Amino acid sequence: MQIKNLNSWKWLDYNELESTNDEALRLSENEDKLIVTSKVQTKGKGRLGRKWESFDGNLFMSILMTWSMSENNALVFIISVALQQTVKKILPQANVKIKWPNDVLVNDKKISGILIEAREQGKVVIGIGVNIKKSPQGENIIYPTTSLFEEGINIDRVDFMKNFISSFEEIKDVYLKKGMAEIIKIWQAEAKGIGEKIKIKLLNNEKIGVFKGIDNNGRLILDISDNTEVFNAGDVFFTRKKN
Ligand code: BT5
Repeated sequence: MQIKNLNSWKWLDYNELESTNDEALRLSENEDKLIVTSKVQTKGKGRLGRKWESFDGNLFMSILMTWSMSENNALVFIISVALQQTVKKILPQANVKIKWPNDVLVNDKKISGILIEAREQGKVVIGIGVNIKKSPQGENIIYPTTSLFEEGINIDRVDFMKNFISSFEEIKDVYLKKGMAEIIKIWQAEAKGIGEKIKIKLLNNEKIGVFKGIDNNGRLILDISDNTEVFNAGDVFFTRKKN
């Protein structure tokens, strides 16, 4: 493992970990501003106990920082905007959009995922996986996938990470100065499917309706016939191909 610094962050880069999130959580008692990355990740975690396929050369990163629990909703949107902007800078010709709440899509395929885990004492771990070199295919993959390499760009995971951290710090400043409304505005401008018919899969059922945007808490607003419903969690699927 190598100990480095990146801007004002302490950065630990491992050769192999089961999960960068687990390592950051383990270190959270004694650290409060830390980035954990690993060249190889053997047990990457997705949301809801799912698996994150972690191919060598891809980016596995966890950010540990102090963040007020009451503002956790904002974090998902700050991070997804920062990721979308980083990918867009690298792939300016591509259609780069955010899929609610926080996946980045390139030409309608998922390139990254975010898993936020909160700790007591106001600390939070933000896990970010980006398919840099290779993306998984197959039956267990619920949404089409891609990688930067498959989209024609050969970039190193560390270069991507450095770009992302700058972008994250910029967007975090926008939030601190202007608040959630501004973040929602930027997020909605980059989100896929607003105004369109979408399907949201919940744990036990699914709903179809028109995606109206997100409310101040980041909940998805869906118009279903004459009703408006809001959702905290779920997997979104689009009925139209292009946005
Ligand atoms: C996520 O979950 O998208 C959050 C992924 C977070 C991974 C990072 S890597 C660094 C840090 N350390 C960890 O242990 N985790 C974080 P979710 O929305 O539940 O998506 C998972 C689903 O996406 C899986 O069930 C698959 O269908 C699909 N999937 C798995 N691996 C993928 C990949 N590499 N690219 C695209 N889709 C994938």
